[in-house]
Amino acid sequence: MSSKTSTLLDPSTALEHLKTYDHSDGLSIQELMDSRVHGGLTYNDFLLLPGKIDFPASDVVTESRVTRNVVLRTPFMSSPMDTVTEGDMAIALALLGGLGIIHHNQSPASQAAMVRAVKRHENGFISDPVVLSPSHTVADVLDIKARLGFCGIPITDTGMVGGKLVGIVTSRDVQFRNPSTSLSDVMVTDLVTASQGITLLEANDILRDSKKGKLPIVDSNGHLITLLARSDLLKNQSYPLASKNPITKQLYAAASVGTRLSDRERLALLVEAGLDIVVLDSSQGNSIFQIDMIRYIKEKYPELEVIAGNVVTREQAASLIASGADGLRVGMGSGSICITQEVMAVGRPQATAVYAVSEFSNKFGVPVIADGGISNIGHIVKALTLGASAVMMGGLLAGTEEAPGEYFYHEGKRVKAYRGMGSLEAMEQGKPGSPPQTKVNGVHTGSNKYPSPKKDRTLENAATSRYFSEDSAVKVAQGVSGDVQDKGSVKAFIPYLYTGIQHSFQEIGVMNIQQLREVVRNGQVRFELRTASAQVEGGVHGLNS
Ligand code: NAD
Ligand code: CPR
Repeated sequence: MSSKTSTLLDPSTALEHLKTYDHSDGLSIQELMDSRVHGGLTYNDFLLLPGKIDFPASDVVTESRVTRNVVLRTPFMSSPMDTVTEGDMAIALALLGGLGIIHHNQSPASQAAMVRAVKRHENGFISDPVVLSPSHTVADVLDIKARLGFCGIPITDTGMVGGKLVGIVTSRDVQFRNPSTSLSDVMVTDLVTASQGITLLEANDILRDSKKGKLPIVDSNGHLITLLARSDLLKNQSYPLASKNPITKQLYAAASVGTRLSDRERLALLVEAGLDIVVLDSSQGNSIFQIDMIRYIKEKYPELEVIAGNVVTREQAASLIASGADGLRVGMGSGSICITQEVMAVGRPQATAVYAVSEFSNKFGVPVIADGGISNIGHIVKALTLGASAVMMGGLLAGTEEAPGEYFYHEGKRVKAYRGMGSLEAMEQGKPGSPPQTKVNGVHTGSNKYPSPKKDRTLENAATSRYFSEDSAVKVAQGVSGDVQDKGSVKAFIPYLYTGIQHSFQEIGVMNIQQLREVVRNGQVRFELRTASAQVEGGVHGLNS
């Protein structure tokens, strides 16, 4: 015993000893990502080894440059999908420091109306209130109350925002009334309103003094602009992380387009509505169509930031960077609704794709957005560790209140529809003459709240031009449709993801994304591959229930 102890080292020299004689545990990022040795990796195939904690998690900041000229305070983006991002999602994510990309499987005019709603959003004002017309009935109000939980509804002559305000109905007005009664017979016409341009503070005072629940805001001609709800004022939060254009102080607006000639007309409308960032939406971005489109945009709209993609290789990235892309979207076949890798035989495991493209494009100052396959906080941290500047999420956000569509019950669970943009259903939605709202599993998924100036719902859509104007009538789906579970509001869910990242960064020992990049690059952050059984061990196991 005593002879053995004499060979033991002095504990106080442990750190010195580690530096001088021992190798660090685990692998460097370069060793981990050597695909000749390990093949392509997914987020689940590896872990980061813990570092040293010497600061509170709340000190972690997640500011990140997501295009050449746009910095966000949180690295969260939502996918341009018709079951994920319309106006509500784009506004909520921007308020929370992220960015929602408004999808283009809708008419250019309605997409532009959503962009406009984001740009015009003022915290506290409801920019897209539910509105009815005098010819709607009490039953319509009761239906809205049942579905959306409120029934203080402004009435305009057109039944839309922008129409002349003629009345308001509240729950008291419809109580005990025959459901078939027209709203013209029950609405209150003696209205307390405020004029466009009023501040939140002033509006608050009017609501308090008038003891009303809702305050319609009208323009000089009495046309409804927006609405203020007393209940919203009471819970009115401030959003210190909001994604705002530093010059105009308006929320950033982003939307997707395709690469057809008709997309140039669509883009013109979006730019007119105030678009800041455009995403060229394609599964395979390295095409002459996209290269031409980038060049066209850079020439015609030099102020517009262009996120190109999708790409998964350095070669694809080089092509788009050389054409002028301000950001790259990375991911092919990684999405939760995706069957691209099976059907097309092309794609790349997402962790390898994000690492390979980021490593290359970050040298040119072109940020990478890791798109698809994000199903938990750990995946987000891993994407950032591999060099991405932000993550794009579809399935993770599709079950939130702000995603388009209504909840329904499936096998006892409250769910929302979620589908791939190249799924048969999404393509079907784009057919000429198809109804304005998206339907999946018999349930409306699209919202109709953003009135387009021309009420253009003829759907000259992405999917239309992509698949139905082409000679071939044969459609090959690259995705599926289904449903995802209720996740509540993004206003609670995104802060949950944000706080999770702060704690994860603390475990790694880094205070921000720049520092993370630095210590990953210089080999201080170490990685471990996960065997199949290690993945089982890392999940919940051994519980009875
Ligand atoms: P796409 O518009 O890029 O391509 C559809 C077809 O149109 C392709 O054959 C393309 O070559 C052709 N095309 C595009 N521009 C053209 C032009 N100007 N002239 C002539 N032909 C042109 O769309 P996609 O790749 O099928 O993707 C559809 C949707 O599905 C997108 O929302 C995309 O994000 C999503 N998707 C994503 C993935 C992924 O792994 N990330 C995979 C499949 C689909
Ligand atoms: P998840 O976040 O659900 O894993 O993936 C969302 C991403 O999936 C989208 O941002 C998009 O890149 C991709 N995607 C959308 N529709 C798709 C189809 Cl039909 N097929 C393959 N990928 C798709």
